[in-house]
Amino acid sequence: MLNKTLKVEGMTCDHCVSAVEGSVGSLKGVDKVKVDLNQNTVDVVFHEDQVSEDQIKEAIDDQGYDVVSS
Ligand code: 9UX
Repeated sequence: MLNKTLKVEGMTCDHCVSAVEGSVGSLKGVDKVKVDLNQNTVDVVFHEDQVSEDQIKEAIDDQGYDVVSS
């Protein structure tokens, strides 16, 4: 089990929150996902043997947002 906080740009409204939390949350292996609009972060708890950090970043990217680093 891993807890990562990703910096993500472009999330500005509640629909953005729903899009990111919905897509990441639907990935197999993701236990918890929480967007913080003020910090521009996405906090994710996941099982690294079931889903990779890259897959999570890709899901965010697919929704149209930019994962900044790490
Ligand atoms: Mo509303 Mo969030 O257009 O991109 S969904 S700002």
